[in-house]
Amino acid sequence: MEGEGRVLWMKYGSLLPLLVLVLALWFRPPQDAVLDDRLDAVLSSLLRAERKVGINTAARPRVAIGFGGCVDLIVDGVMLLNKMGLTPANQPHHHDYIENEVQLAQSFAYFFAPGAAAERFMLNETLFNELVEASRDIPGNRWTVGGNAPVMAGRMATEGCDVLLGGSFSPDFTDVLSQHITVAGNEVEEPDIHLILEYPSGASWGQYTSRRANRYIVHSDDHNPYLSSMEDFATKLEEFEPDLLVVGGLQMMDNFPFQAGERKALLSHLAELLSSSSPKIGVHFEMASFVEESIMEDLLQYVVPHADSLGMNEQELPNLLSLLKGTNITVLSDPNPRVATVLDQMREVYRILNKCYKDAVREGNTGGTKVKLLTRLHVHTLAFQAIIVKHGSQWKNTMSATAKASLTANRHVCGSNDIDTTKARLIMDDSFSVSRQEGSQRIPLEETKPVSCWAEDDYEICVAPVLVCTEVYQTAGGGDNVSAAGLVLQI
Ligand SMILES: *[C@@H]1O[C@H](CO)[C@@H](O)[C@H](O)[C@H]1NC(C)=O
Ligand SMILES: *[C@@H]1O[C@H](CO)[C@@H](O)[C@H](O)[C@H]1NC(C)=O
Ligand SMILES: CC(=O)N[C@H]1CO[C@H](CO)[C@@H](O)[C@@H]1O
Repeated sequence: MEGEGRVLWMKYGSLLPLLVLVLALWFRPPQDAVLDDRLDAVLSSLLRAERKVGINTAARPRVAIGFGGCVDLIVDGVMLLNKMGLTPANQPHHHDYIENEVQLAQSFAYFFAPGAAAERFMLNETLFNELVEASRDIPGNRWTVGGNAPVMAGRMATEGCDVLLGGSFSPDFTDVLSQHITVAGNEVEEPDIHLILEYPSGASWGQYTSRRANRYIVHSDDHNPYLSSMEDFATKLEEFEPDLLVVGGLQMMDNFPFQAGERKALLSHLAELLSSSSPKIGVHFEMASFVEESIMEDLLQYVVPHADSLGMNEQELPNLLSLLKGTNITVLSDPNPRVATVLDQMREVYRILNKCYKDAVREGNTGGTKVKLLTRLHVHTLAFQAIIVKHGSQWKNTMSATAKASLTANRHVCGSNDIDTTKARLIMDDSFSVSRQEGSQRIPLEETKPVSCWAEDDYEICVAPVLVCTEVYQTAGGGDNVSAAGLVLQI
């Protein structure tokens, strides 16, 4: 019998691999199903990571957030430009601020093709009003509460915090804010309007096609650049006793036609406010699109030194880094950078800023240089979230915070709290290198453990993939929602 079996095996055994192959091909799920399973696995693992830590909603964390805010008017960018009769510029060109239609067309074309986020001040009020009027008739236009501070405040309140919001708003604006938000600032009649020109990935305008979904913002603010709520905010701050102080919205000062010395005075006033708050209170500064070199220098002098934590996107990171290294501002960077590139830039920002701090302490000189250690750095990109947190600092739950930031990116862009994996894809590679340095470790993206955290030097790094939303509802305000969601779990 045994011999017979052997003979049979020898006779047919060699066919077995073939049979296995045929069966495998037969039962192989279609490629899409494999991908869907993968996305579902990543999603459920991210949700598990997010739920691992709860927010104590009985003792709601207290967060004070400044400054400003606006009403966002969101429209399809290409439809608006077509309606205005603006023809696609032959020469895409970057302008620090916008004075006329030609500059608008050139500047829009410059950022639209690569799909890079941009925000510009419009000096020409006539043109700005014309654009707003034209937008009212664009199908699908909508108005929302906008500005970094109110969006972050809204997200924090939704997530279970009590918020003090510094901004000058109109009464109907204040009415739509959450009951967990208290406003500090004087009332104004006419709120500032920001015009958000959204476009999906693959949109075309003349000869240009956008490489990813994003938005181009124009504004012509009257109130925001003056941080007009700062006085009242400072007064209310003391009795509010926040656990965290967040500063954002300062890009409204970029390229604004201030009187000589006016901006410096405002920012040094802000520096006083930040330095007079208890050193135990964490200070987070949310960067934004800055193009004016002198304001970036002012920020490095007056704001960044007082921050324990910084938040920014993939455009703002290289911009800040090049300034710290003493080279020119980078107006446009790769909108889809690799993990290794971003992590290297983050390490460098962390190292340079903390070296400034240590040098200042050693020399007993803290006027104008870094007066607080940088203990947290969060960079949000389309494909992934990355957070660096110093060992032993006050920031908790970095792994869960990175997962939450990543989930919030999808929720925000798709405009829904429930994540639908049929409207999402992963664009991060199957594995990533932790640095561009040769011989660096590669980390695989594991579906059941998508957030990778590891220790380095005196800090921990966490990286989480984003389930990138493919049916875009809105990109504007994304960074603020994502940053706020990450912070909520860390205080
Ligand atoms: C401002 O915009 C209006 C309307 O487009 C235009 O007629 C005017 O020339 C512009 N002003 C400047 C200074 O460019
Ligand atoms: C850097 O900026 C300065 C001053 O704005 C300018 O003169 C110079 O050409 C810039 N350099 C580069 C490499 O862009
Ligand atoms: C588009 C989107 O989901 N944005 C959200 C950002 O956060 C605020 C505050 O929670 C929400 O109101 C927005 O809907």
